[in-house]
Amino acid sequence: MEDFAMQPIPGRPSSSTPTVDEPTEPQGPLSDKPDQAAPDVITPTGAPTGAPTAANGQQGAHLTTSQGVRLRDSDHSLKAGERGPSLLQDHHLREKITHFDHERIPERVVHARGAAAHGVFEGYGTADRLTVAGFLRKGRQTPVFTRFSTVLGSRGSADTVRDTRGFATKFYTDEGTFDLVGNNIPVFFIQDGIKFPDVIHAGKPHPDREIPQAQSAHDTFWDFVSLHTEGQAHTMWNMSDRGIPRSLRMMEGFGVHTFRLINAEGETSLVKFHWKPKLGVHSLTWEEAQLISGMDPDFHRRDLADAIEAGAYPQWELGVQVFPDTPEQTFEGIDLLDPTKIIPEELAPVQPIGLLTLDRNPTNYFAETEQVAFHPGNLPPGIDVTDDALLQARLFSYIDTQITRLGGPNFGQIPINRPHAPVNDMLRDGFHQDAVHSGVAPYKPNSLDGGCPFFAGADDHAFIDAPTKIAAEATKVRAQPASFDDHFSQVRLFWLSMTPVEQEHIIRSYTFELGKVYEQSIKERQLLALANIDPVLCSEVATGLGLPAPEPTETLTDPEPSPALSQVGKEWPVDGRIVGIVVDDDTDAGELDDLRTAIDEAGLVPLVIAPHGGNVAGTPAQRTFATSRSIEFDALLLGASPAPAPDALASRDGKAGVADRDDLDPRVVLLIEECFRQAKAIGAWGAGSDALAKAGYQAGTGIVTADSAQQTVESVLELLAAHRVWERFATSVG
Ligand code: HDD
Repeated sequence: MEDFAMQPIPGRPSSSTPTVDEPTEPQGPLSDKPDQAAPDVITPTGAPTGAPTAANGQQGAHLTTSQGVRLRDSDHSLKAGERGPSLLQDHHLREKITHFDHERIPERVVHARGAAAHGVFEGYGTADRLTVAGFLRKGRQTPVFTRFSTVLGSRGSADTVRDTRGFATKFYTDEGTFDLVGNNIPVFFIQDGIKFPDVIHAGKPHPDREIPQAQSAHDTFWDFVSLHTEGQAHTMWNMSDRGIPRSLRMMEGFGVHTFRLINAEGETSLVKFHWKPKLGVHSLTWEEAQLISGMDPDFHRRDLADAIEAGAYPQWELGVQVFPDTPEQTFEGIDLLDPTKIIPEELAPVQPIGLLTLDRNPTNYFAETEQVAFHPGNLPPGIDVTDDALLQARLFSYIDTQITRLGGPNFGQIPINRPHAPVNDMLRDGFHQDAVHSGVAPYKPNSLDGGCPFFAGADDHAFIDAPTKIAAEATKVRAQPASFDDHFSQVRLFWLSMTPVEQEHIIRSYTFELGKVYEQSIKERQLLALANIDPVLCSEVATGLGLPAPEPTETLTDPEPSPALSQVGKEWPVDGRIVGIVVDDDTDAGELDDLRTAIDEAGLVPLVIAPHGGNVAGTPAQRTFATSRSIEFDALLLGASPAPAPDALASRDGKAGVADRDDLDPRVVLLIEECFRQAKAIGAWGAGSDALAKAGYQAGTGIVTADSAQQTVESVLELLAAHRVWERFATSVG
């Protein structure tokens, strides 16, 4: 088609022609993004449909209607005269407004708030003896899309609330899609999916005022978990530092349920899936999490996207704990069908079977992150479900919810949901049918479409249901095994596996959350649950609440702690960590440049914080004292001792003088204080050492001073490997 030039409209007086800016010269269409090249729409016979296969949102350089008609104006509605009413015939106006009116779809009923990335999964080949799943073969690369989420909050809620995180991965394998729809916590609130609506109703905001948003610190949540004590295990994980991850890149993931693998000989084994982050498992402090909710509610989402954009691709190893598929389906006495229980890694080590790398941000949030639809029943040949009653209910729920959320049964045809394996199903029609199916016989057997499609056997990669035995004399009952009644021994195991500093955080979380509960009886009932977990935990929380600590009603067990559950006392790669550097115009430019280079070369991100924007000490300031807060970085380096701005405080009347502090910009004092309180490593050189002294701090645990910036950064990097200066936290236990 030829380009049109802007022409005067014939017969129209120029005075009534709306003033429209001349269009800019067409620059050519936007280049295709790799993720817009969705797999082909496949017909039942496998023949091409003739329909465009790419899912490009934009083609060509000109603005068009949805029908491809080019437009010359999108800013003025068609009116009867310049001051007249708008005309019903303005198709473009109606199309634009109508589409806008329908831009939103219902958010997910749970896990509404999420962030996602594309990537690749590479099999190690170590699972070959366990499963025929082809994507686990050595060196086999499979495209993936991973969506992380919080559970309770709405789509616009803050990232760093105390909550479980979803960790859902779609593997586009050539044998069909595999969705591993897990969480960052290996146990679940309930043992049977029939209670899922109940636990979610209890966790969501109260129905009368719709508060609090994205919080478990309220009456209905604690009412539920204190009455359904099977929820105590998951709740303890939530109250631990796992409930407030430092980054989505620094979380473990778990398939939670036990799954069944089938190998080429038809032998089965039971497994639990684990994702192990290369960067280790790290958390925020509760004060940081709360500050971030106000200062940067998109903290986790931004961190993930920034890291990928910077080339610091997050990686996780997929691993399995493997158990024999015995009729009892237990391991070391632990029921493998009870999703509120773990098998400690010390009893069954996690064996790595592949590597996930997230290396590409989505192009369009709605098209990809919002419209992606996972389903725990999307399984390739070689992986099957077990009879876990929680999983069984999920197998129903996930398709069902998409029908409302994505507007019909054809959501599998949305580009992000399309399998990369050829699709040749007998599903037809329905809302938003995008495929142009040919043939006349979508049924089997048929004699009209040449019998097509055909069934496959195991040799052609068909999914074969594992022929598992069901108890021969099973009676129809609404009941569960007696082992499911043990609600406390594993919670105690988790508690005993924590270091004192982690236990202290848990005590404070319970005290905070229960402190927000109004009903006395709920607090008392939850204290009773804590008494059945541990007397110290119970009495510390009771003291915080000003209530008596009850006596346990269960006999306390004596489980062997599982050190693998603790996040403290290990060393991890520091890649992608952020180092704040306070400088001013007096900081030595050469030294600052060397420092930034050293940080960058170590794989970390320097963040220069200065009194003003623009260039400072030869470097562009990335933050000013007005825009920076400690939550943004993992360690602080001080290379300056800036005086307060002249107008920082017009009058100091009423303020008890802390003479030296008053000589330092109060925002720098706040940065130092917060970093100290959050047990972050702090380093200072040159004038920065004066700043430290003025703020009232000296070299000591986790605080280093040195003559040169280079020496300072080396010490701080060493400290960062432990994530925090743990010794700095006070503990009342242990
Ligand atoms: Fe679920 C979404 C994880 C139990 C019903 N779930 C959802 C997501 C994750 C999980 C990560 C978000 C997926 C995404 O990013 O789109 N859910 C879990 C885990 C569970 C679990 C690890 C227990 C081990 N879920 C569970 C039960 C039910 C559901 C027992 C219902 C009986 N879950 C849903 C849902 C959602 C969902 C209502 C909401 C949006 C969606 O499915 O696509 O169907």
